[in-house]
Amino acid sequence: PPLPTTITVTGAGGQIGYALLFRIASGAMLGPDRPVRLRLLEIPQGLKAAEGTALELQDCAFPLLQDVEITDDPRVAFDGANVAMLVGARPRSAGMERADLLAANAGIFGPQGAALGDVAADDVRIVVVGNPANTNALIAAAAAPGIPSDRFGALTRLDHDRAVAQLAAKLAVAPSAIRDLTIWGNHSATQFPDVAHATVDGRPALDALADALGGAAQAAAWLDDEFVPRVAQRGAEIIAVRGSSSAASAANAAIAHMRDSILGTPAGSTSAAVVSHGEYGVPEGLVSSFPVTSDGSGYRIVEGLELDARGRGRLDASVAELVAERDAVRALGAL
Ligand code: NAX
Repeated sequence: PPLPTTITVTGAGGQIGYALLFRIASGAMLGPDRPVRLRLLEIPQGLKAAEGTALELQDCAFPLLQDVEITDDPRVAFDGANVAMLVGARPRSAGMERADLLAANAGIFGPQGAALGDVAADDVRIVVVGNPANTNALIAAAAAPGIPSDRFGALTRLDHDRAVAQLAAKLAVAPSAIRDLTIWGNHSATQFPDVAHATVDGRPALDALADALGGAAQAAAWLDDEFVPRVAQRGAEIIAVRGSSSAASAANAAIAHMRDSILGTPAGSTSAAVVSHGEYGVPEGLVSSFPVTSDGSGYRIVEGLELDARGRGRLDASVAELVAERDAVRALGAL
């Protein structure tokens, strides 16, 4: 039988953790043949909730789940980790300035990155879900110089899947008909969901939209006035309707991010925030969302796509925000 994969989930007692762990244990992430060992990291006040989740995991009697360990020590949690899903983060509280938020999260992701570098398995892959996800990933990667930086990513797959779903609904097609859509930039309201290279049943999405909406101008107006803001503000829409932030959809996206990195992208590209080497003019070292593919060895940025002036402007604006976050973290001495 294949060796078990050790998967560490931080913030395991929270709502995304609750939606994530059962699906991992059921085989939804790594397939029906790969046994898994779960390591749950929490802060002391979250340990009870994580323990409760672990009791329920036991009650599922999942055939693939070998064991579950719960701890508040990152060095125990990441020991031998092949996959690390960094969900726990410090949320913004009322009156908190951005610098305070970045500092609080640097205090989490710096030590977690260092622990990963010290004790994780040689093949570890890391996805940061906790916000501000891109900059938290940057901080963790910087604290783990022994881990190749391309093993670190931040989650923009939820934004990607939201964009696919909105486009599919507008065109009255199945989400699976849509390929090669891209989220560029930061996982924030400045993100750029881009359909310029997307296809619908093999045909350019822009042509399909123009046909459906009565012309190219109508298609462009829908993209600018409805699609982009709806996708970028979807998190706030979920909070307004559900009364709490996205959980199951975020967990689903985190599973898809890791599954596609490890098992490969089945159909065209997807979106993930990864470390830039200067692609598309994004400054080297920033963790930005790009179009990516994987052959199973990790995400690689798809190069050579054209961005028109409008797209370029949107990407530049989101990258400027990433630069500002990085500079603020540097000013705090956390990078
Ligand atoms: P919850 O508040 O329900 O759970 C977070 C858990 O993390 C808590 O149990 C807390 O005790 C724990 N925690 C805090 N600091 C920790 C630390 N240093 N080590 C280990 N655990 C720690 O939040 P939830 O709804 O699960 O969201 C988790 C994070 O995901 C938030 O930062 C949220 O903003 C972010 N999201 C990111 C998304 C993305 O697409 N990248 C979308 C969904 C979500 O908004």
